[in-house]
Amino acid sequence: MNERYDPAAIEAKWQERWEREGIFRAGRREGSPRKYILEMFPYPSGDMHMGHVRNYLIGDVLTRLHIARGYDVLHPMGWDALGLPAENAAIKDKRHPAERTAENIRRFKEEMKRLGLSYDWTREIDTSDPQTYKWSQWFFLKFRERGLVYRRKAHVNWCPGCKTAIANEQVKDGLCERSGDVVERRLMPEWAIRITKYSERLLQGLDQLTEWPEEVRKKQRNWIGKSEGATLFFQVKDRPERIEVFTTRADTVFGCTYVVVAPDHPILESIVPPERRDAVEAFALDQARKAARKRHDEELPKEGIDTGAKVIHPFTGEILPVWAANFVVSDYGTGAVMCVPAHDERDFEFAQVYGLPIRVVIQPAEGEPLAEPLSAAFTEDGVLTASGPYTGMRSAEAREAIAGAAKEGGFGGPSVSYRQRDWGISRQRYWGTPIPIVYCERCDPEGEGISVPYEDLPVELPPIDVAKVLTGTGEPPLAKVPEFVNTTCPRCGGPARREVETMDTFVDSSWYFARYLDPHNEELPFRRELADQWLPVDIYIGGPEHSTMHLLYFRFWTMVMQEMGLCAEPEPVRRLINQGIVNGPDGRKMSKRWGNVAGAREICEKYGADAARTFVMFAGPPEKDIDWSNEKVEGCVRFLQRIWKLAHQNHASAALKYEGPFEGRALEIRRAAHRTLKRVGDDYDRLSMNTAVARMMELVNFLLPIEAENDAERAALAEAVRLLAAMIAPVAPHIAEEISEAYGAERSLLDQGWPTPDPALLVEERRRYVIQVNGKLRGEVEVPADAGEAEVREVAERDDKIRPHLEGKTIRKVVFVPNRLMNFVVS
Ligand code: ANZ
Ligand code: ZN
Repeated sequence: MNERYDPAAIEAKWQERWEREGIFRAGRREGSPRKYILEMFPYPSGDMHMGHVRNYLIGDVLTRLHIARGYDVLHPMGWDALGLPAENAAIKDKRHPAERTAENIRRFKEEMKRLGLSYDWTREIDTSDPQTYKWSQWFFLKFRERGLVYRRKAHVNWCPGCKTAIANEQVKDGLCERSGDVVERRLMPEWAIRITKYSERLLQGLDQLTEWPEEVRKKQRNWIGKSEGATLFFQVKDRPERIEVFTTRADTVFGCTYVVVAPDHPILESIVPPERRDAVEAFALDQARKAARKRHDEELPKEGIDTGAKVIHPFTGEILPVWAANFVVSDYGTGAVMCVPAHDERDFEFAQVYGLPIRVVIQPAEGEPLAEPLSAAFTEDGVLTASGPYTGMRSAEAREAIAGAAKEGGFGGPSVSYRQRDWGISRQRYWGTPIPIVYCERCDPEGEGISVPYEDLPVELPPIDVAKVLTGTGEPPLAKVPEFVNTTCPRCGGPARREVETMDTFVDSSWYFARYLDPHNEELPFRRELADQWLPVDIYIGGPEHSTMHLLYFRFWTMVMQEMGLCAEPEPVRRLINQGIVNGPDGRKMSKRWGNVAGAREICEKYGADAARTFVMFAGPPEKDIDWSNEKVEGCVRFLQRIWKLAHQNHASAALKYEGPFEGRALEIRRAAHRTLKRVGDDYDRLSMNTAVARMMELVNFLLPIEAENDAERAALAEAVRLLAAMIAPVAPHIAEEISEAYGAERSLLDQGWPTPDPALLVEERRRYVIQVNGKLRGEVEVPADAGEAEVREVAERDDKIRPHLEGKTIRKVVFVPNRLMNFVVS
């Protein structure tokens, strides 16, 4: 064994050996229990930095741990290669996105290998490969057959200068970022996926996802936004139409003094009296402009117009005015609202501005009745007044009664609304999956689109003259490629045009995890038997920014795949881990634009992959944000050097055959090693890699000064070194393998099995602590005799008897009396 620790040499050696031995191939351990561990696949951008790396490292540590523990692990990697950034870069420098993407992939992959990441590269997938996106097209057609893909008209931001729809992010203060033209809102046909058909299932399913962060589940619940209420019909006076409103406060219906519809509500076309048409239309147009110009987070001042139309109140028969106003959105509920100014803030404000009547119909259940005229809306539940037969009822009871009466009378009934919208997947872009549709005027005069036959898939992206086609202006790029556009109709064989839109890349990421099971299959996206073996994904790791879109889309996709019989489980992932952010040394999120990145390549060259890995794991538990620090990486280099030194100075004992007895210091060494092994294993199980590393550091500090004086001590130290190598292996695998080999191992640590601590050596003294909260005895906890304040506190805070006394309180101070007591001072 060399005296000097030389990371560059040993890291290259082991990376080569793992690859040669195919040690990360899934399916290598036929018959063993399986684990599927996955990180969100990257969009391969320029250079990989340590912010990206953290995600992969967490997956890598878990993979290595599970392999060592005997599992057959699937741990694949691939590339979310299509999409806007590559296309925008291509517009700038006139290079084909495929070229740049291939280059980036090559670089990313090299850097991943240099970090020693444990991927099964035989399953690599690339969404820009026609053999992969073929299956996105296949799903598109299958979903269309199931009525889940449809053509709709949706509002888009339309730039009259560029003659194209642009994304919200490209609108700056109402102007097109590129051309400076005033952006309009337009209704454009697009392809959409009927995800809302699954809103309820997506919501219900969250209850079963107990191993997902509560934060993510909450975000998904809000995104789906289920609202239970009632629909009520207001008959339009002297006309056949009725206005349907959705309300969560049917109990306030007797206080409704006007009805408001969204400015672009289609019913306005028929119900507005002729003399008001021009004014109402002008208002709608003005509102559309303002909506387009509005920033995302901005709230517009409430504006409305009396349309001149009237409706009949379904309960009182009163005649009420119909207004159009910008605070009612067309794509929620029914796009129309019964307004109750006395009990809704928005309606109150609006009524004040436009002088509409305010009628109190709910009184507080207790205390003084409301003083009139109201100075603000009373929005709480209460007791009904001035509400005909419902007067005196409580709000909750009245809601049911009123919805029930509406149902009986045929003018409404209980109903549910969801905030979630269908998913528009059309993009006017080149670098995406072509939508497999053709238009034939003869067979499809309505222009609904004819599905490309399955045997003609994939519809491939055509080669292009980048400078001519990717200009960033005008119609969709593919429309400028006649060889692509002009085709023959699959039905009549006559001339037809191809769809020139491409798919949102979230389509690719909705099912890619299943493609890894069977990446080379040319008949199906993947085989059922493989899905049965590997799905759902056991552990999925990625950033919290994907809480809603991606993670909802791929849950939805999996539900449909299950219905199609492609897999057994409706949910894609059992356990979700959101990794925290890696900040630069300046405390800002590591990113090229802040100039604070630590490049993966440079860091590996300078310190070695093991040191970089150790730092990332030691800096904090996976969900917490961490700050990059070169000094601390250097600290990790020194830690690894100390491990090396420990191994080196005891190397002569590696071949020693000594069976015992172990007493005195030898016993102490063994106890320390086995206890650390036990705790490190437990820490890994809790994903507490940082404390695991800290415990190994303590062990090294304890062992390094010991100079063995007899065979018992020598044997104990050699055993401790071996255990240490096994323990550190998930985090710093190269140095671990090298030491293990130097100590006589013939196989990789990954194939040696995870060592079991000797129970006899774990028996340790325990100590009881009395736990008080504000000086009152609330319980007792038992901890290891050497536990410090932090450990006692952790155990106490988790204790079932004590926790209730701390919940919802702020801990002001903690009094710690070693070996006896802990007192939480809370308020
Ligand atoms: C009458 C009423 C009286 C309402 C009252 C509230 C308080 P959530 O919980 O978000 O579902 N609303 C319905 N559709 C709307 C739309 N398209 N645009 C804007 N507002 C809309 O909220 C439902 C409530 O939001 C509904 O209940 C309706 O106003 C309004 F004292 O109806 B309510
Ligand atoms: Zn045809």
